Amino acid sequence: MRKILVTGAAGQIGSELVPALRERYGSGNVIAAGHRTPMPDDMRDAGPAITIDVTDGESVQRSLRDHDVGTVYHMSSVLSAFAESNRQRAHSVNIDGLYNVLEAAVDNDLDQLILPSSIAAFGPDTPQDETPNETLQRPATLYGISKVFGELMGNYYVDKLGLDVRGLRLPGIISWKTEPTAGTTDYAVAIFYGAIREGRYICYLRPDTRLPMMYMPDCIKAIVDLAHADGSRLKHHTDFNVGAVSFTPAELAGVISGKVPGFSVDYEVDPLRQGIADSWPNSLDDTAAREEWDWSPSYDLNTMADDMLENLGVKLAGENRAR
Ligand code: AKB
Repeated sequence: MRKILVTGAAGQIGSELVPALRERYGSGNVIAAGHRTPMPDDMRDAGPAITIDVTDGESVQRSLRDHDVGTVYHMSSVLSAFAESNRQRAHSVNIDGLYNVLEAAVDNDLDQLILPSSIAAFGPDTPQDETPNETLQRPATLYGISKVFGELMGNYYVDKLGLDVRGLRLPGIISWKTEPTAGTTDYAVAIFYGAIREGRYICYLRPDTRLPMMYMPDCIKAIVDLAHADGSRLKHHTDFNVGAVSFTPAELAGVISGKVPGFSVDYEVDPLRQGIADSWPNSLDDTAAREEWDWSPSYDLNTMADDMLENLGVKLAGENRAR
């Protein structure tokens, strides 16, 4: 088979997507491609691993050509909060990098390109509750603008160039393996670290800030299910809403308190991230994904919190022992 390549392999989603794809297709068939974020040893040891700078079109072209790549999961992206203070970097990676991947996909006759979008593709003018799949998209962040660019460009390459491009608007992703650090929804991961390490957490969003979220196993399932969906059923391509859970910091803190006695949260609002969160949906209408490729999440807030506390607890205990 032609190889599968994952950009952003060392990132929050990439670090769990690569093992899942290797399990499914065989380790030798899935290339982990990283750049600045150091790649975990187990990922490097378990299968092919390369460095790609997506902002360098020639590097992308060469990598796809030399490794006989047939499918790319393009996960590398500068996330919302970091992008606001690093405009140049956000533009190079999220806009130029995405364009380089699309062009290399055409030149190398790729079978499929997966381009994740985000809830950031919506903005303050979008209806916030049960946000429809088709609605006003006028994002107020650089990251969101780049995600709308990705959705539109992806659809253009489907329509005009016959490339099989697919993408979904991911909510905040919660996971225990790799901690995210550059986004707006990161509090929903950091709060678990706070609960386990210190029994307390200082949250940078207001307690009533409702956002759509998803546990990592559902995220991996969504990406892989969309990639395998029967193309003849798809009316959309790069812009599927995918809902799972939706909660506020206060609600998440309440659930964790029920499982970690004595856990407490204080709030010190960061205006940058609060402003971004306020411009995003509260919840998503994902009927299109459910109808066109049978999307259905498995985790709710309670089962996600149980699994997070168990796995993160084991991971942090192991790190303590290693010190
Ligand atoms: C972020 O917070 O920037 C990301 C996202 C919702 O796309 N997690």
